Amino acid sequence: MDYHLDDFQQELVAQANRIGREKIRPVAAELDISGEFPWDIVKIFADSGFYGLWVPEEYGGVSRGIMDLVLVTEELSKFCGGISLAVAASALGTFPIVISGNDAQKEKFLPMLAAGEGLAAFGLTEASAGSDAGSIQTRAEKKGDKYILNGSKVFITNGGVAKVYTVIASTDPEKGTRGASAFIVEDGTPGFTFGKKEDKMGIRASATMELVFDNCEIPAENLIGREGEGFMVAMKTLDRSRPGVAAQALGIAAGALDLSVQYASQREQFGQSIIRFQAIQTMLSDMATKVEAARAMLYATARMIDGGAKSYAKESAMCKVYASDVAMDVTTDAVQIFGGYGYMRDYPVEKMMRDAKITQIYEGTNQIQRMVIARNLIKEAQRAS
Ligand code: COS
Repeated sequence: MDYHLDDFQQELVAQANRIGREKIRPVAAELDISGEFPWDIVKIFADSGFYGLWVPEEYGGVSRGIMDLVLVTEELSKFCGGISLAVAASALGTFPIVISGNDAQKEKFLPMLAAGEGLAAFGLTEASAGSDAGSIQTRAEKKGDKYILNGSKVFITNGGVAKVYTVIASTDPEKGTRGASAFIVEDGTPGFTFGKKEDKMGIRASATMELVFDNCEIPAENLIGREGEGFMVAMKTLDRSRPGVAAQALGIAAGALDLSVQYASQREQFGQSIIRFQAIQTMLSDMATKVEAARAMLYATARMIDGGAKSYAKESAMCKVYASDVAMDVTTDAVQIFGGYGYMRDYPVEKMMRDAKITQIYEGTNQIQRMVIARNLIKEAQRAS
């Protein structure tokens, strides 16, 4: 399908494709085993200007919206859904500053993040606060011109490798979601350390670590927005970042589809390539149709956001749900088409299936996304009546 990408976007996709073919594909399987963070590839992403894609021009970026981020994430994810996260998760960690930060915070942090001199990470999830993000226990108490943070955050993408962490903590536990506040915490701040490094099923080249705050003192000027606005900052951030997860899922699915067509064309059984069999053709057709439907919804959502829509929580959730479910279906079918070889680590599709699974879980499980969609449907119906 022709999505009429402009010249900048076509070049961006071509650049991401080149990096994918030349730099990511040769090391993806190795990093999947070692779980090593791909610093040399991050340097290439930085040199390619990827980290400026969501930062406004006045702070050193080239941001024109999230469509560009979506395109790059999709393309990189065709080659490795873990390595591409070094881009997408930094966007997630930077969004709270872009969306709700003040001028001083933007001036201090965004140019460095846009240049890729440091990565960002987003700290919301806790051991007992996953889907129920409003029940976070990490505390931030104001003392003079400082906030003292105590608690921990788990499963943090880019944890341990980021320089800047946007962290949601409770300044007033009695107020629940209205008592949460958002903060910027810099790597190296005394009292801020890292806990467990997670050993994951997939996206293994992505760093996932626990953040630990033990009487961690941060300057009061690192509060994003006002006290009590943290939950809202988190929700607005997720509304903007979920299309990025959809893009990652779409890229993994599209990559698995490409490999399946190639494999089915070469693999011979019963004296002919298996792509000649209707059973395989039906699978490939369904896979391709789902991939294209996911892409169409994702691009439409990204363009809606970039077009200045005021509310897009529903559409963001929809494209995340759909693309991630498609990624799981398509990668599972890819393994099936590869047959016994697909199940083996010598071939890339079992990794894609493992990488796809997380896209149904993080940045809000697909069950939570469906809840967000339903709540919006109810609101819309009430407004219409
Ligand atoms: N944009 C702006 N404000 C929003 C919002 C959005 N998308 N979604 C909710 N809010 C506001 C609500 O309007 C409400 O405001 P008031 O207190 O002024 O009424 C407040 O936030 C609380 O919302 P709600 O009552 O819907 O909160 P719930 O506790 O029911 O939780 C869900 C809402 C489940 C949607 C939220 O907890 C969530 O997104 N969970 C998943 C978390 C997640 O994605 N984690 C992944 C880790 S981060 S990578």
